[in-house]
Amino acid sequence: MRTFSIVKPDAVAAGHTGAILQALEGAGFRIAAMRMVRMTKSEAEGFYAVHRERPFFSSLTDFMSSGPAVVMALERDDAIAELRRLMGATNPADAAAGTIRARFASSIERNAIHGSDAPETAAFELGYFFPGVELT
Ligand code: 3AN
Repeated sequence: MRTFSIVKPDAVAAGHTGAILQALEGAGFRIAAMRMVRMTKSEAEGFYAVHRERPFFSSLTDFMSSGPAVVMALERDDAIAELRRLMGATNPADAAAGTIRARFASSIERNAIHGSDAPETAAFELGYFFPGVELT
């Protein structure tokens, strides 16, 4: 089973991409597809469309379009739940020790990594960045 993940611009800028990929592979995820992207503001708005009514939407899409990010299709059993567990809580202050957000996130917004939260969002998000690609 597959999920979708992003190493967010804060983590790429801080030089944490390699450590995050190592944590993902070390936890049994296979990288099925991967690309570095610099999202436009409108691409970030489309990606986060489910959050458009939230007060942090404008700030979030500014941040996500502020620099390069790494988008990935990840594969393992129970991929969605296992990635959410490895990521830790949205707010790094609440993230369990050893999780990616506890290690690398600096705030609830600049929180290092994204992971799909359900099968429907994983399907949308994978298709948003890897349209028509036969993931190997
Ligand atoms: P998660 O990334 O853990 O699934 P969501 O889906 O609630 O969390 O939020 C999506 C993104 O929006 C988060 N990764 C974070 O960057 C940002 N975000 C969430 N809550 C807040 C908040 N209260 N203030 C600022 N940014 C937030």
